[in-house]
Amino acid sequence: MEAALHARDKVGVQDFVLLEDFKSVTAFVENLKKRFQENLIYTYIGPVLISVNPYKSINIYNDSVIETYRNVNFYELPPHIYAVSDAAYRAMRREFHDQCVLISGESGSGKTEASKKILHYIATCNHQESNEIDRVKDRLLQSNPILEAFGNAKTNRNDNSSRFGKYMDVQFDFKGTPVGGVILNYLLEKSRVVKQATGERNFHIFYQLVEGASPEMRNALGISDDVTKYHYLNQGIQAADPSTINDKEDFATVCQALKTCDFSAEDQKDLFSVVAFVLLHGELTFNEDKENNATIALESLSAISNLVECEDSQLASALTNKSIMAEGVKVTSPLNLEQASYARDAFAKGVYERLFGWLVNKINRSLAKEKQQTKTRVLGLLDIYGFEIFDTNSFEQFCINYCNEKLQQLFITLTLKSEQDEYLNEGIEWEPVQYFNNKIICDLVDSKPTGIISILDEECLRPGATSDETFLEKLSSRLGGHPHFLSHASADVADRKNIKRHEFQLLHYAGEVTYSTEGFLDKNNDLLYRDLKELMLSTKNPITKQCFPDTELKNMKRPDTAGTQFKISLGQLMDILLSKQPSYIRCIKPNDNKQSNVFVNQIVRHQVKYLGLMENLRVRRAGFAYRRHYDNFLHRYKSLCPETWPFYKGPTKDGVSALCRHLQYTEEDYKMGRSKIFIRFPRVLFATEDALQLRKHDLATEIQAKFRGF
Ligand code: AD9
Ligand code: MG
Repeated sequence: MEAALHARDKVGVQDFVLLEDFKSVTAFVENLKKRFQENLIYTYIGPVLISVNPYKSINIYNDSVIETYRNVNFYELPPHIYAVSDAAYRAMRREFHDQCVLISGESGSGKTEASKKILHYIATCNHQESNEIDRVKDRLLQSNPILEAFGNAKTNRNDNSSRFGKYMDVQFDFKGTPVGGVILNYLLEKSRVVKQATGERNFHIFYQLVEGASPEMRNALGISDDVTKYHYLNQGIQAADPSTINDKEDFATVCQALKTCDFSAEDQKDLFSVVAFVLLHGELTFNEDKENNATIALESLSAISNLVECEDSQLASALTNKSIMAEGVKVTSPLNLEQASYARDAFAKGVYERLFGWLVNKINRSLAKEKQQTKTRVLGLLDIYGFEIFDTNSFEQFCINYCNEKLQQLFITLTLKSEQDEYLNEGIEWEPVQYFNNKIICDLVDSKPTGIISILDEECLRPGATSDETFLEKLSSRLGGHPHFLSHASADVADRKNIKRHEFQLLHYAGEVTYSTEGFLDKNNDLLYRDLKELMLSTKNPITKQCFPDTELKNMKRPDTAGTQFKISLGQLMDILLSKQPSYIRCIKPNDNKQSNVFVNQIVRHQVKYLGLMENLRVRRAGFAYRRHYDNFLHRYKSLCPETWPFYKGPTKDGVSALCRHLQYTEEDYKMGRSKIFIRFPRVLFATEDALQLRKHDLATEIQAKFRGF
């Protein structure tokens, strides 16, 4: 018994519900730290998995570990992401209920890695062997390197930061074999295509192409092999790339993955031509003529226009003019220097964003299940950008943090709701727990017509002189009194020094973030001049042609703003997630410097707080710390009671009752639900576990004694 207790002391508790001091953040962080130091990066709060990023490879993700976790009850093995994957997979098969795994945590905490581990686990779930199944699995796995190349980038927080949101449904046939998949993508941070902060990079694919393409390919695309030469690639990088990135090797991996996902040689050529087309726009500069109109500074545009096969003259004209339709008549006016540079960058961003959309569609076609089966079940994986606080936060961080706010809201609704449902279903009385509900912040951002997105849209659509400043004025006057909003104008004198005139601050569930309104209107408007759209429609490159359909030009209705589109697609995502049974993985990063073996209490403590883990634990502990299905409980502890050991034949519930009587549980210690036993205090379970260890020891000694007796 002492040995068992000692072990627990060293490695901490593997489920926080067993923590004696469950109200103390310090004890919580201490437990994570103890485990982290032993390379035990996973810990549970009941069914929720907490994962601390080790920033080093730990040998816990191989096939033999997968087999250890397969078909084993959740609590019987140490916490692991495979246990969560297996539990979700088995629940899907057993209860015919669609599942989703929601992974959250701040940038660099390990969400994308976690989602890959789950996908890997799922791909090993096999109930029939066939070439077709193998092909589906390959494509599911290989879609990752492609999307990461085009949608991830090095940021100051993470060398492989997801700059788009991703939801992936894996579809299974009735036997539980993966047969297809669908990917939904959310708001790519396209501003990165033309501008990167110090220390950061553009999307990986640009560097991969420049570094990794063969000389023939580079020649055909008209690009050099030197990334530092390109304006769109060299703004943020001061020195060599971090050692964690090998663009050349990664390019080979991406090309192989494209092949697996049905991209023909022709598709690849078209795809990389568009990437080069975007890249070369960064090299385009303008001169000014006598009338202050912009003219292209390059002698010839053919190197660029050839990539998508359009007319040089039309490209030049589209980059230096702007046309609008006024009462059915097209009116064209020249752009000045500043406007032309702006249009060029907007164009590069727009083409890249649409290229990304095309890529996702194309991958989805290759993941589509070949045989239309009537009934499939799905397991969804959500891996979205984490909460971000930078030195300067703009419209992109506003959207990303709003998204995290919505996910937190979902987490609150679902964990508390499911907890309540469980007590209700099992017929057990329960006292609800108070918790902070971040709905107030979601409403501040997205309610109509008083939320920030509505006010932003109003300013974008209002005729007359609107600007980022008028937007901020409106925000201050309408939201000045809101407890989660602050701006220079609405702040007390004492707070004013922390917020500049062009900024506003939101008190997010995860902490305060100050946003600069610079560029908000522009990014929300997200307009691309008609001339550039017409140009793209005329290209012979099938990708650019598809990305700019003529229906868009014919449609006179103004498209939704970027903010509203994002709000709508997040709303749809919430509906998808609400219709499924969720599992949660909450990722934590141990330090801000991507270092292994370094655990900074303060940094972890902050995340524990804002992820709502303490509340989660309190709710879990408020009623009953532990619960088990009768058969699982009996199976584990039956050796402790003469009535159930070595054989027991009656109903499992009666067996559990006998066991509890024998173990002298008091009335207060536990309750019997319809299908589960609920244990109120961790000490009761501890004592039972310790008794089991002793019993095993005794049994082993008995057996040895028997053998010696022979
Ligand atoms: V972001 O919001 O997309 O910026 P993520 O996705 O949360 O972020 P990511 O999964 O990309 O973070 O992890 C960051 C880095 O941490 C990885 O590139 C790995 O180097 C490292 N990492 C994360 N999880 C593990 C792990 N389980 N084992 C080893 C890990 N290293
Ligand atoms: Mg990520």
